[in-house]
Amino acid sequence: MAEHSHRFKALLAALERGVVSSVSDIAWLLEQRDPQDLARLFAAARSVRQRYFGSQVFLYGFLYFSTHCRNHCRFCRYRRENTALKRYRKTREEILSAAMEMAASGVHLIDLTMGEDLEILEGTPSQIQEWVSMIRSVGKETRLPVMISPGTVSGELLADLARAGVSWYACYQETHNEPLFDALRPGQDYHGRLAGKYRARDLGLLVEEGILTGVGETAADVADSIDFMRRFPVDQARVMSFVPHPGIPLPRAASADRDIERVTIAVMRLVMPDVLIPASLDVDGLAGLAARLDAGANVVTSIVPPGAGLSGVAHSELDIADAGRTLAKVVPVLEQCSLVPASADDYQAWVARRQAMHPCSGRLADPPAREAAPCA
Ligand code: SAM
Ligand code: MD0
Ligand code: SF4
Repeated sequence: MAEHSHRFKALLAALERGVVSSVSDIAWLLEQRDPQDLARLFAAARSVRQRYFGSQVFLYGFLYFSTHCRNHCRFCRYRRENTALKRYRKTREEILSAAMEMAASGVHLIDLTMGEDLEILEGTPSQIQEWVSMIRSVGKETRLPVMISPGTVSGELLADLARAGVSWYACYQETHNEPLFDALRPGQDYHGRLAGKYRARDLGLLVEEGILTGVGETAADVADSIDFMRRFPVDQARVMSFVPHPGIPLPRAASADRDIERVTIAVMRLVMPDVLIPASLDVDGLAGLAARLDAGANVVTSIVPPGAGLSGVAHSELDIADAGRTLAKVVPVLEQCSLVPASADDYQAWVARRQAMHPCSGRLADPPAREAAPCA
């Protein structure tokens, strides 16, 4: 017992000093559940967050503009087989109007997300250019950084998006255990999905990576994912608990308890102190926000305006219609956690600093020749 406690405290102290831990130490930390240890872990994560970000939190508007998808992901209700779902594809005008509404409400970024919609991805060159131009307009008109979450797309399309001024590419591997990936995302290419992230970074985009918990992963798998994220290094690191839905094949796992997500947030904060870590409203809604912030998250994602006919992904309706995913509801929760919303300028300065940090970014005029080339 004393030995256990000694190891726990020593590991936390080393992480707080910035000492790099081994993957097996990370896995061990992820397995701890003693309430006193968890309280210490979350306090350490908050203190590291304070050192790197002060009390400021960034706020992301979420705009899921097409829910059509060619894929069969076993955890996602937007999988192609789910015919029980009413799908939508928003027009340029609808997208711009929802983006402007969110910008006016005070979000710091617009996350443009879609299923892998073949009408968009396999459109004619001029249709694709129209779509890229819509994305450019969202950035220009809102004057906010734009994140694009389109799934796995071609290197050419990523380059077009980078030229259109997009700042971020979000694409979640879910796990870095390849057989588990194959089970979760059947028919998709593990290495192709990874390659897009290297390509995006080489184009000067910031990259968000993400993992899912409650999908059959082990603590060692999560530790491997965290190790991948720190070595990449990603700019934003996400973990979300799997949210089951009727009509999707993946059953609710015994391990979908939220401690795993919170402990993963805290360990990610300690291992990658300077990256952005989301507290998503898309898993447990507003009621789950404080617990994620208390674990060391510093971005609130999945802010969705009511009345625009927009959905979430994991928990597609929770808190949207009753305006629970708006700044009016989120900011008081920040205050309860002794946090404040950052200014738009502070967020843009962070993005610019982070882009400047990547040694191989800004190669827009000269994209790398090899599709999967990591930064040389
Ligand atoms: N279609 C694109 C893709 O898959 O990359 C963009 C959509 S992205 C926002 C979808 C992400 O939401 C997935 O990568 C997964 O991490 C998460 N997700 C989907 N269904 C979920 C569920 N039922 N529970 C928790 N997270 C889920
Ligand atoms: C969120 N539901 O922000 C969204 C989504 C996609 N980039 C993000 C998972 O939590
Ligand atoms: Fe499609 Fe993305 Fe859902 Fe997979 S996670 S089914 S790619 S929307």
